[in-house]
Amino acid sequence: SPFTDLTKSQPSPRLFDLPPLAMDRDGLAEDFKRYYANTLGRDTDCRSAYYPYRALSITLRDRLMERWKRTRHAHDQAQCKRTYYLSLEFLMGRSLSNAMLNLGITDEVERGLYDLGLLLEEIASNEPDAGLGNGGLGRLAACFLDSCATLQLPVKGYGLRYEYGMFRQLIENGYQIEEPDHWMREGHPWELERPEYTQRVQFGGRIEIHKDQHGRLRVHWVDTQDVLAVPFDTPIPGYRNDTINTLRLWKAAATDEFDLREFNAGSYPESVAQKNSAEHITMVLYPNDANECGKELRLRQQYFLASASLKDVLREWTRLNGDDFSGFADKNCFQLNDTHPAISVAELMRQLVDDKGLEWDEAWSITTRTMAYTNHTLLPEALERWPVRLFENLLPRLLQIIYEINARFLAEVAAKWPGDLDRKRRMSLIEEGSDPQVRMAYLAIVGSFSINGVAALHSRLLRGGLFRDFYELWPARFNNKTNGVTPRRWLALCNPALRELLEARIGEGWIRNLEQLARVAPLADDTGFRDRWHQVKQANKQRLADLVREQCGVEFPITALFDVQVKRIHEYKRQLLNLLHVIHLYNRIKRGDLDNWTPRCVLIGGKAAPGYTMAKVIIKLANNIAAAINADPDTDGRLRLAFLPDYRVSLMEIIAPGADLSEQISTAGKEASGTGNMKFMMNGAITIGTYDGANIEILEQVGEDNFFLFGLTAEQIDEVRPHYDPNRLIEGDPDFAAVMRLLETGHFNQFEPGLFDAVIRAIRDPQDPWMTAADFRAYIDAQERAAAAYRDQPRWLRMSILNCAGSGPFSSDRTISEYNRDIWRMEPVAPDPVR
Ligand code: B1H
Repeated sequence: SPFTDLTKSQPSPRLFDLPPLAMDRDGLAEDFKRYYANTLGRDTDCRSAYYPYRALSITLRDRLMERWKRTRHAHDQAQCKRTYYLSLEFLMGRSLSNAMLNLGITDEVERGLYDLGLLLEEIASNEPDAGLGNGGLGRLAACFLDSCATLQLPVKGYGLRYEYGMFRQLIENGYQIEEPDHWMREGHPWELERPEYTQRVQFGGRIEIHKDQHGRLRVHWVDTQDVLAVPFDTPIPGYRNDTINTLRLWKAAATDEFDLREFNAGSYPESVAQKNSAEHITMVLYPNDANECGKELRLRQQYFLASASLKDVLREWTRLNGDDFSGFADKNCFQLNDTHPAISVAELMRQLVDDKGLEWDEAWSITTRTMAYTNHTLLPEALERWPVRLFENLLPRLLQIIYEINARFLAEVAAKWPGDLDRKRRMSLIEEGSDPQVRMAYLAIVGSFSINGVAALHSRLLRGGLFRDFYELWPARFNNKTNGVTPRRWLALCNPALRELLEARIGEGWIRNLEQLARVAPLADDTGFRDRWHQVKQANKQRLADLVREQCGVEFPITALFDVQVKRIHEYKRQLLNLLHVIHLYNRIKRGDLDNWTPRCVLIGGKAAPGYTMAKVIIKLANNIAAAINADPDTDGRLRLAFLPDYRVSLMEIIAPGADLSEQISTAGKEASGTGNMKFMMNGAITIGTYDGANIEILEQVGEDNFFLFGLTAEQIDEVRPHYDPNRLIEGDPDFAAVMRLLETGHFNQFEPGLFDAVIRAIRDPQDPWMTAADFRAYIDAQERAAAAYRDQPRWLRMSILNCAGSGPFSSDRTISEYNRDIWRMEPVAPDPVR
């Protein structure tokens, strides 16, 4: 390969002797002009808004590059411990504004472009989102990378470079339509290809056992179909600290080896075309949020990520330490983002034992001191299991290793609980049956020294329920790390007006240390400050209203209460409960129950997994209700509903600052944490929510006066479930009965009979797992409390300020400090500053 052949001449150190690049208005504008005219070759006739984005991204990339190199050198020099965040998803969104913010040159760039007659905001809006994730889990990974760089922790992200990210959602006649998201069609200026670090990943084949020269038995995995993994690196800038960490994404590429049999049989084109199947591995992100899909290609993706990333780390280790792995566990840690990369446990064993020649016990000791696992869900439908027969064909050596891990593990279980066969069956990594399955969560637990949930309640439920047997065996391995979000993107970047107001009153220390937001709490009673706060919120609501008008054709007057629910569409998140409330408000309008009315604009957005029929019906229902009520003149000035298509990171940057009320209404015990709830709170929205996930911790921060709490607790849900009787609740509550009547008489599907039968049946079903009807009355009452609070504007503004002031603990900097303190145990490393 031309990339691995070394140059014959030794390049002089002078090759890297470059002066620091200009960070001022004129210097930035000079570079921009040169890239625009010379590199991109654009002329006066070019009116495309895309090329200014390209030229600006290269200008910024140069500034990142010189700092990136210094960070890598600093890490090498320090010979520090490192952590690798393994994730099938990194939902990065846009990079340009983030790079400017973190480099600290937003104003200089804006002025430099202004001199050239260009508007920064317009240029930045040309960047497509990097949508390489489904929702919360993928965005959490992105926020974590930002915090690691800001805290100068040597953490590298490893993921897959999907050609197609999360699908684009269109709404046609109220239905969701999926379109492929070819997000890199015009190129992706933020990545750097590194073919010199290509790895080779094996699939299929069979196992041979040979004696080595010392007479030791060695396993060989042979006749495999290999796929190349080519790394692409993206710079992750820390906040104004000259640190640039790395996100390394693997692209699958075919090897240049031909299937010789086919080739010799004369089918040369067929043989070359075979290469395609290898390259399909990183073609597309699976769009199944919180749902297991069980497809072979998905297992290929998981193993591809695990194998390539571990080889990358081991190669670097061997380069510096040779074959001595005794210090490996002290210098390396792998954080598994859910079970998606859990095959890493078996793959690290395989590489250490088969490739590096370590004894099993030594390899196991290393593995169980380097792997850490984060669980993100209790939903049984999301728990990954892979059929043993699939493993047998695709990853035969990995299956052998899993069996060996399981045998030794079950011996440990038997030693602790002699004769308890049921416990062994429950805890086995293999679920027996007609089609035996590998339980990936159990593989992750057995192979990890740390197992954490993502909010206090979630971690408690893991210990007491799903992982109870394991908690009894290894209590010290279990811990909680409540999620957080980065205050750079989710406050400083997305809400510039609020940033300025905060800066004027409490400085800018909060951007690094969000606890400082508590300093605005006393200002909640300052009428001057409240007025300024109100002005900022109204301006942000106008931005959101403009978006809703453009995207949905619905007018949102900014004097109304903006009531927002944006997240993946899932029954447990209960968008349906929200819609029942909207129908209830509509009924009130129609019957003239208008005393003390609070005008309200309800916004719902989110994608349904393409195969999730019920979620798609809920989208259609939202659109039909919106069409019916928005067209009724009686609702004018009182009620609006809009469904916003294609919800994604860059839209949330407009939505969160413009929201008044944040809907977090999942069935208690089902939402592991939630992170949208934190973004809304940070931007001064007030939560209406159940006692679930991180809502509970938000409530603890702001108190019941500043949070609209409603509904059954997780414990009550379990108590009520056996005698849950939704039909009695409906008949016993005239408001609820009226809502159901409107639905059941087909008011929202006049020309589409039967369309919503499944939804109606689910609400009336005593077996409804999400128990929507159980919380109806409490929800309606909480909404009425919210409406009353909004009518008292000074009170509402006070609540809004106190929510922002209390959001300090929900910075991902806090979360990452805890991961580092309890799990990773690394020292920060500072690079030499530029200049
Ligand atoms: C969360 C997922 C998830 N939990 C399977 N689980 C996936 C499961 O493609 N898949 O197969 C994708 C995603 N995502 C979310 O994680 C939780 O529902 C949220 O409550 C939580 O805030 C978030 C981050 O921890």
